[in-house]
Amino acid sequence: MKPANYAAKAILEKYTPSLQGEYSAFAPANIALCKYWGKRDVALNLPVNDSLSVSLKNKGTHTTLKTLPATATDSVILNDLPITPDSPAYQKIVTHIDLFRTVFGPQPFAVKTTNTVPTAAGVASSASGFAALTTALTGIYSLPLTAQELSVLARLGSGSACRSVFNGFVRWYQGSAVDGSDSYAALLPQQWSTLRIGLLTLTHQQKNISSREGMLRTTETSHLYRQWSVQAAEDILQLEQAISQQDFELLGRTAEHNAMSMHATMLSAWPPLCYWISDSIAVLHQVWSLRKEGLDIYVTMDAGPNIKLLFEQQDEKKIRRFFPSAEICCLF
Ligand code: 2P0
Repeated sequence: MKPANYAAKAILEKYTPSLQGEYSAFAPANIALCKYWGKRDVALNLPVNDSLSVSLKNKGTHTTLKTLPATATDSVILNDLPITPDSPAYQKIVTHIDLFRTVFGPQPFAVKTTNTVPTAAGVASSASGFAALTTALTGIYSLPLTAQELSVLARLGSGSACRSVFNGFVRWYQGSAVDGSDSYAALLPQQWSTLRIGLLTLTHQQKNISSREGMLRTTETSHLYRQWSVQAAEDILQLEQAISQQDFELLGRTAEHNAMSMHATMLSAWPPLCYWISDSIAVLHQVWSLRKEGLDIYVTMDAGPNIKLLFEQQDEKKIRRFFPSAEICCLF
């Protein structure tokens, strides 16, 4: 049995399932303010550092599961298109469902999953996708899982999915157990109604190096990476303070510094890893110059060239003027 199946079994075998005919679930996408970058265990998606995110409320993934007769094979419809068993997306979804079937026995499913998250804007749909799939599986088997158990199971599909089982500010505790049982996300109690994220799509091109591969290359070859977990630990504390005091300057500064530092570890990998395009750099300079002129705006970036603007409601009009193509998200 694979390590992920062992980890899932430890949770699922505590429960007696009662299979429903159909179940639908939604999970939001999330944007990390302190990033998950680097795994200490690749098979279990166990991170090197804690991370902290904010969810995109109603932007994410809707997933519906239906039971099929015992002789059927799994079917998957992704964004209204059927996908075939030889596609990587089909295999990842089926592998995740198998975590449950290893414990509860064979049962084919029809999966329909639709993203409302703007994937072209570089917002990871795997986080909301695996969080929605895990929630739907938990629902169709009628399992009264704790939020912590749900988060652990979602993490086995995609690391950042463990943060997408909640809406709001979320902290993923890296944990130290070898089986990953203490590596889960939890909701922070604070809300921040005036906080906004602007999604700025600079290119629709798919990245050719996955986060998984990028993390591996960085942890194996970057000397700067040794410093990463030290900074991430400090940034988490700063972000928690910023959130509890609603100190936007501290939140923005810490999130931007964290994102730039993550990209610095990538640049110092070998071969160098650079997700940015020239437009990304142009927007960074524009943001820095607007900030110098007094506008409270910060950025964060993930494993891609697109930019997420951080600002508050009071500056929304100005942001719309300077960045007319930005898709503005209310978070609370
Ligand atoms: C994050 N990223 O914290 C960071 C910042 C990308 C850059 O989580 O291999 O898709 O499935 O565990 O979760 C993207 O990584 O990677 C990610 P896997 P995942 O949002």
